[in-house]
Amino acid sequence: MGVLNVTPDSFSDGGLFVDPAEAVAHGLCLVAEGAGLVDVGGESTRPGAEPVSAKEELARVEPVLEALRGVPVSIDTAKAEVARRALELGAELVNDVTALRGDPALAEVVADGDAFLCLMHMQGEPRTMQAAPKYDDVLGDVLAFLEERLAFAVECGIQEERICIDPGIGFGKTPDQNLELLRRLDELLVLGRPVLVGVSRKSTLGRVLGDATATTGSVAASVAAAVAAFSRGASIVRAHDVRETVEALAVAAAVERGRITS
Ligand code: HH2
Repeated sequence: MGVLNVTPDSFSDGGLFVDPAEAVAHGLCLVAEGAGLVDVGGESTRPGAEPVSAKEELARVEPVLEALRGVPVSIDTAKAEVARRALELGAELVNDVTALRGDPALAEVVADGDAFLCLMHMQGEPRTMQAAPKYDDVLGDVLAFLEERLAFAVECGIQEERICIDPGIGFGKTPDQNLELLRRLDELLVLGRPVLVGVSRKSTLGRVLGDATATTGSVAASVAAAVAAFSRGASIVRAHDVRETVEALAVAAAVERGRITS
């Protein structure tokens, strides 16, 4: 899953793709580099980010989605109105970082649109989530949350086979909590759903490399984390640097198989 942030303030690429033409060109580039899905987002969820209105979010993503018709796209939104329009324009998956807790109308949009859905764990909300994250057992708490959200989504009429789950690296977690989630990622597989991981360029990676105030991580660090997630069972990796990530994962998968082709 390649990241396409059509925002002025995303944590690692804010402002780079606010011009729709540049966003579209970047989306096509991500596909050419091997992304199976382009995740289009019009609202930053970085720590401290201020929410934007549905009108503003739609104004950012609509022209990009229109131009990317025919390309496999997911929409990174928690808003029913944005998701509805994105699905009309051909998006296949709704990537909701609130796991259906943000907008009560979103579940129906996903169910009616027969869309795929990503349910992500987040403690708190982006404005304040890094203030003091607390867990009894981070993996156990995230697992219980995802199990409950999965049941809720199915109750709302969304087919279980269309849902993937995500521990939400960096969403209300300390660096050590993020690392423990990655280390124990395979424990999420008990839910029987594909696991998506988004660790690309996140600050925990910069902290591992010794910068106590890092807000981002390097490409090499991101690729290492993607491979670690893959080797613990992640089947979808959300990445900004698609070519490097695809190359690394292709080799990691070939090593698992012990042969070039499957
Ligand atoms: N991370 C970000 C945004 N959306 N969605 C899922 N499912 N999982 C993630 O880990 C995830 C996500 C944050 O990254 P980015 O989009 O680069 O930044 P911003 O939220 O500042 O736009």
